Amino acid sequence: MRASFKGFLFLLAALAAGLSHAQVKLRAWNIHPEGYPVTEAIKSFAEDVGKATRGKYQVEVFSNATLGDQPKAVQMLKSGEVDIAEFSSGPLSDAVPGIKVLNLPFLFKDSAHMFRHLDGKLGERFAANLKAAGFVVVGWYDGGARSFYCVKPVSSVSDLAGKKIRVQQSDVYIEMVKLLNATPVALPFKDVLDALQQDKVDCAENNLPSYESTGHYKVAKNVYVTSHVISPEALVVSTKLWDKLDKDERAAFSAAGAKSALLMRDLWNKRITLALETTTRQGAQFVKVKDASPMVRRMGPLYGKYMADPKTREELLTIIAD
Ligand code: GTR
Repeated sequence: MRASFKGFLFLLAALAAGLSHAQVKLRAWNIHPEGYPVTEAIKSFAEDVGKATRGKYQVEVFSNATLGDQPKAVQMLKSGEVDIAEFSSGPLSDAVPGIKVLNLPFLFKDSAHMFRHLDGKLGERFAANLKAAGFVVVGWYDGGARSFYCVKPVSSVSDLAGKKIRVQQSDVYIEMVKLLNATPVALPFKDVLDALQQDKVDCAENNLPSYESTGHYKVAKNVYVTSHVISPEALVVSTKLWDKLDKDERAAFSAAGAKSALLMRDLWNKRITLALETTTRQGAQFVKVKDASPMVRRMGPLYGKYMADPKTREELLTIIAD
């Protein structure tokens, strides 16, 4: 064999070996800091995807919303600039109106009730709505129970009236705050601490782990425990990426997503206990709502709106009935 021909064969073999190990780099968007249950769960997803695809898919996790705020990330995922993301249903639902009902106040009793539905038939329906809009759900995460917290003491629904309350960039949340006769101020998550410090808002609302991780508890020490929204979150893959995956790869992504969701829910429950301890120790005051019914009644128009819509009525009735 002539030397140059041998060289050519060698080159071909090297190319083929290179191709079979071709790596695909993927970007995962995350709003939370290191150590947070969501962050840890996405990292475990990334690791499992890497292992199951023998290193083909390398997921890099961009935490702390470094790639942009949530509404921007929703668009980035749709356009394919980001491949994977973990979203709260609030901002996500503005891009997928079919899941708006998931944000309704006082809909789910607790996380167990929410997951009974999300892990079942209804979850599949919401996932189908999301897929049609460009988001493939690979895991339902826990956004926990959200409550209001304010710089000044609050011990009744009427104390919230007239207050400027930070909300997520999401229609249902804006509407909810208006129905409490308060003023909604939609702000990105990372801007809330400054807004509380600079009196741009009087209150915000969130779950305990976020109340703690953001440091909001240092300024808004008065928590009015309303648990007004039990909030679903989802780990999603863009349909742009999904369409490129073969059958086995899709199965690998789905299995890694399902496993990460279970991990997340477990870490979440531990984090709630920890956040309660930390914030209480640092002086946060918790006032539990005695009777939520006046607040529930105020939400009537929101429920009326989604009951009137034949596209969402059935889902709403299913959740309320069980
Ligand atoms: C957190 C949630 C984030 C974000 C944030 C907010 O609880 O995990 O995705 O939605 O609330 O209020 O902006």
